[in-house]
Amino acid sequence: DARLNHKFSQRANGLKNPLAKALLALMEEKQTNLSVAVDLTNKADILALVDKIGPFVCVIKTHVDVIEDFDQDFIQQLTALSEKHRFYIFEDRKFADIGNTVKLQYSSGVYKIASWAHITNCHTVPGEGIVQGLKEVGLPLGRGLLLLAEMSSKGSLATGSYTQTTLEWAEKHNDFCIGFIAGRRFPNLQHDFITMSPGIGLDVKGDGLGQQYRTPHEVIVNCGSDIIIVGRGIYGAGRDPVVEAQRYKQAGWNAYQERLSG
Ligand code: S5P
Repeated sequence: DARLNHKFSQRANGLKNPLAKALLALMEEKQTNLSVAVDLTNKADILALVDKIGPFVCVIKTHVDVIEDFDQDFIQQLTALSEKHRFYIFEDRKFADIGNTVKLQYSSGVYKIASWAHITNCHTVPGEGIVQGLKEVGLPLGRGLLLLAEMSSKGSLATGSYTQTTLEWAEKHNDFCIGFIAGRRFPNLQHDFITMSPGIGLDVKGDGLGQQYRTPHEVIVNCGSDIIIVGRGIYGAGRDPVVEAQRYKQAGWNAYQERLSG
């Protein structure tokens, strides 16, 4: 796949979704392919962390349903930080229901995800209708969707024909699908997509609950992924998040540079 050796800024031209183009351009400009998974449970902690690490990331990934004191003010502040530091917000909602239900879950309720999250994601277990339903809400708002083609956790069932069919739906809906959550780039696709890989760690191999970690070099150079998603490796116990964010940013960017030259 020749696109593996193309710069993010070059690849931006080949993607259909405007948000995907903007994300790739931002990555090249900020020189970062690091996304941080901010899995903390209160507003103040999350906002303080994001303000510190914002300069080093292209995407901040949230799980807003774990925030104890979630409110609209949190969204306003997070949005302000995304403009201040220039990153995109990815709500890792992992939708998994029929099209009609996910439309409601995406647009309504307490979180109103579509109104503020640039990117969200879904499982493909319900069938193609999940992509169609989310697209009806998200496309007019300029949002982008990632399909969970694989998972980083031990024993994941997202393999083989499940993964293959997921790729087909992304191709078919490449106006809204910007890419995949997966551990590797998928070869022989007609369109270009952004691959985002969670399960990234420089120091440990797992977490005792099935999470499996690989290094930025392994996923980006050996497996052709584009963006590393790092959570506890950055803010876990005893870590200095600014030091770690810079360390992962450098590891991710070096790996990307190595791939370009290889
Ligand atoms: O397959 C997956 C998909 C996702 S989005 N495996 C994952 O770990 N994730 C998410 O990435 C997970 O929900 C968490 O927010 C993050 C990994 O966090 P870490 O602390 O293990 O780095």
